[in-house]
Amino acid sequence: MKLSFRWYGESDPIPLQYIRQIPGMRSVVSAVYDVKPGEVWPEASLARLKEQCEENGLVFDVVESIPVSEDIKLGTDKRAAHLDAYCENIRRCAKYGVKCVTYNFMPVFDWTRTQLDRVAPDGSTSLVMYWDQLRGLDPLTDDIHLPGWDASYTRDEVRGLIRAYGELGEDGLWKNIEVFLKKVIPVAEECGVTMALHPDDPPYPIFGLPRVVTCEANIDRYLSIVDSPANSLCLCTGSLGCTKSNDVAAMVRKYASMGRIGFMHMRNVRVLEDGSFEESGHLSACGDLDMSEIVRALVECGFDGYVRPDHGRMIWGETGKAGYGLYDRALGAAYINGLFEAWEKAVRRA
Ligand SMILES: [Mn+2]
Repeated sequence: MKLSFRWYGESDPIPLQYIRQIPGMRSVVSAVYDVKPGEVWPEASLARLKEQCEENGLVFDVVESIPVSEDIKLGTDKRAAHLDAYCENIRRCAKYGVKCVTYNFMPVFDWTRTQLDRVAPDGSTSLVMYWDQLRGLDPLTDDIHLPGWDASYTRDEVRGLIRAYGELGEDGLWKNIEVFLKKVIPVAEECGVTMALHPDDPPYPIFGLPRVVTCEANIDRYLSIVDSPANSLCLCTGSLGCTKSNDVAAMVRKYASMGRIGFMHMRNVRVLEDGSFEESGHLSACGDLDMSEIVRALVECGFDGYVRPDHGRMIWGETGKAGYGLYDRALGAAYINGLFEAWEKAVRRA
């Protein structure tokens, strides 16, 4: 596996010099964050990212993410132009050494949480979603500001989008996924890039918006639309794991054995009785996922893609972007390294 770490570019308070000091660290996961979805990324920005990483002994070869515009997801009259820009971005990324591009197909809202700094008994803080904070809220009638929501939309724009997705429904979303994949995957194949689909987070509909990248049956359907290794997964354990109906270790084994995991997001999560969830430390004992079994599945299937510690808690007084501090993600990386070393040795001995 190739160990990686997400970095938000020059505005990220964590310097690349610190990231390189994490044992085994190889790749930087980043993106051009100042260009709107549907537009083309300047080559100079990609060249700068590549250069900064190389100056620090790291490789810039994973992009997270090239966002899929709402026009592509909804199939509006701007779709064709946005798809052309999307393909051009893949070509440009490949030109600067990128091998894997992450993206998601979630309507309007990316991940959903109700609080970003919930204090655990040990004094650390993490992201949580509590149903008692969400239930009863209706974005069509209430002025909702959930953490992490795109603040660039006005309230009326959000309402317009929610109505449009309501009309589109799941069947319409699947049709637009097909249009996207049939256009984009051949370009990725040509460029030697693996497209890595991130599952919906959490993996069920929120506020009546259709969400389909949620479970094994739907992921099977997604991968079969274009049956190519370039049409792969960014398998996020914490996203799929926030519903107990997903057996994450079994899903990892299945898709790794098919050669359809390009990128692993590794973190743990605790699911509460009412379906609420709390992001936890990476260790298996801290949440509901058996991280050792997940790594075992990867090693036994010969996985050689990218892995990164996903969200960490805030610990040791660190402040910054929720989920993206240095300390707990570095602990997560060290733990993931340990699991891989142990399972690789066990498999070699067997
Ligand atoms: Mn993730």
